[in-house]
Amino acid sequence: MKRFTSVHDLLNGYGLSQAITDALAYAESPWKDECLGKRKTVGLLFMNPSLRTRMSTQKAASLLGAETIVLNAGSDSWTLETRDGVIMNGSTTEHIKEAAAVMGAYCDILGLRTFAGLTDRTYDYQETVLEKFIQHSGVPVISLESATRHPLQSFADLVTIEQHKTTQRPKVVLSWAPHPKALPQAVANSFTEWMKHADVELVVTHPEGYDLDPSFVEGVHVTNDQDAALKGAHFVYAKNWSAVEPYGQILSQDTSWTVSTKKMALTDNAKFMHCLPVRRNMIVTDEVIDSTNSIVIPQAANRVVSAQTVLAYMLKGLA
Ligand code: AN0
Ligand code: CP
Repeated sequence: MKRFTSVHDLLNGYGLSQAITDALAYAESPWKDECLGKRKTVGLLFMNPSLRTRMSTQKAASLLGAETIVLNAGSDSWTLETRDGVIMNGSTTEHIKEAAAVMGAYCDILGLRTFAGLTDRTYDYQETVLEKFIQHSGVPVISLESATRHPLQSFADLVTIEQHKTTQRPKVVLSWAPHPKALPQAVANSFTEWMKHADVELVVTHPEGYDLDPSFVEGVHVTNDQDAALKGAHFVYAKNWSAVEPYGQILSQDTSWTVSTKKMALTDNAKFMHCLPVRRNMIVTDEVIDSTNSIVIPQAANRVVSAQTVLAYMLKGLA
């Protein structure tokens, strides 16, 4: 596998059910491929903050016997320019073209985190920065959350649902929830894209105006009635995102959308999920996230197995 930027990279290769099987095997026996990455180096470049992605991907590489080098652009490396053709007389010091090529010379596999800028929808939705990085790095690249997707997160989410489901085809509800800052649509887009290919009944719910990009929700059951969506749910996945139109704007911070005990009572004893980091008592009440139905910690723990599976596929491709 040469790139992992969306579910399609698995669908076109190993396939989703094989990937779930392999991820569950790593969850069971984390060290089973401890020599696969021997003498290989994984470089991770973060243009935005991270706790889980950074630690879980490093941990995953270590379980496969690979070395990792982590760089935070702008703090422990140079500030990067991503636009072509600009006169670099401002705050950026190095172009992503050279940075990617140099990292590719040092590393066998690279990961990049580059969030949506939320000012130019076309620039973000064309995945301009990620594609440039792939083009110039010369090695396999993993998205560590790009402008429109967070595939390692969605893969971990799918594995978590597999582990916790009690019916063959669970009802999974992705619900918008309020947040004080404008956040990307990446997690919601990506979760929707992966769930479309999973054996689940997916419902997406959000207030009016928060419609996701049509390319992600085409064919998906979407409703503005959160209570109706939650009825009979087996999994509630909460997430905030900013509007797609007008792009990157906050239209509402309506706390009636916060996932509370009253909301969870509408479900079929649903498990609560969130990718984290989460704003308590905005997205979800303390009572719900601290309840036994909350699976946010095992969900975050599964970030190791999703990263390990993807790294293993790439390492096998290098051999
Ligand atoms: C980011 C987002 O919503 O895309 C990262 C989530 C994994 N969240 C925040 O910036 C709070
Ligand atoms: N869920 C997730 O990607 O967390 P981080 O932003 O901390 O990596």
